[in-house]
Amino acid sequence: MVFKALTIAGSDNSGGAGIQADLKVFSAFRVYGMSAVTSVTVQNSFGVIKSHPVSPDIVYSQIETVAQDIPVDSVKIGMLQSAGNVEAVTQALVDFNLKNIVLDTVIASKNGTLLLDRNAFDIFIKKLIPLADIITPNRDEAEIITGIKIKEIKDMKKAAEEIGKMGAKTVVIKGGHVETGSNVVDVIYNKKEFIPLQYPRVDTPHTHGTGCTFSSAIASCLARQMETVKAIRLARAYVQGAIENSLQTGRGTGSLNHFWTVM
Ligand code: PXL
Repeated sequence: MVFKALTIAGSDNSGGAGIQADLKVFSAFRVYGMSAVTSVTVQNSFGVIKSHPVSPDIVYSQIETVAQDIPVDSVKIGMLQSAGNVEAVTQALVDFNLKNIVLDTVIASKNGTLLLDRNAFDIFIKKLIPLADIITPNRDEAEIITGIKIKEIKDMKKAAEEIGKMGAKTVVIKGGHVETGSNVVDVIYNKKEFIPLQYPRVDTPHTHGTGCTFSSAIASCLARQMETVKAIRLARAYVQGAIENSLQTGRGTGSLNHFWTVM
């Protein structure tokens, strides 16, 4: 049995985030990885220097050509960069009836470079979020999407409810940037209950690609036919190990170790 996942995301030439991270994660989960590149970023461990969006027509066609041929068991969506690409991806998800959609709300990089154009925010919220089976905003992204200031866990819950109302089926607000002391608390909301996931905070600067890794690990588990909450739990445990074993790749911010389970 071969499980197949598609990542629709930007290229990170430094290898720690975006398409490159997603394909490594799929491989770590023994899932066959496929990709649709939405943007070519130029970066190293000091951050993103520039980026170039792929045209919406080419983004749509990449998804179309695989989906018409190869059954897609799950989809991870990352950096889209332009409003045209948000539109193209939305259209492709509908046209090819894609399932098990994990939406990582990539808006800005760690050094503050915008990875989604400001004029794309509106269509992203109105058209793409309603198609997400699982959406994984961090604190800053959840604040931008909802307008709610997030300082503590009760704010995370409020934001999760709001994003649920926008149409995403299951919301995971990531707590890494929320000041909850020595533990990081992520909040899952599936419109029935809130499920907190708590892990010790890891003291390392080498966290480039954490969001990409988490969302593609969830997509891997969904491709393997795992139930939603179980998929999120297993992905979170995998990310914890990948951070605990993170790699100092260059002279700046290093990346997660996607193969920490084997070496
Ligand atoms: O971590 C967000 C992200 C997503 N996708 C690409 C990136 C980054 C952050 O730098 O470069 C391609």
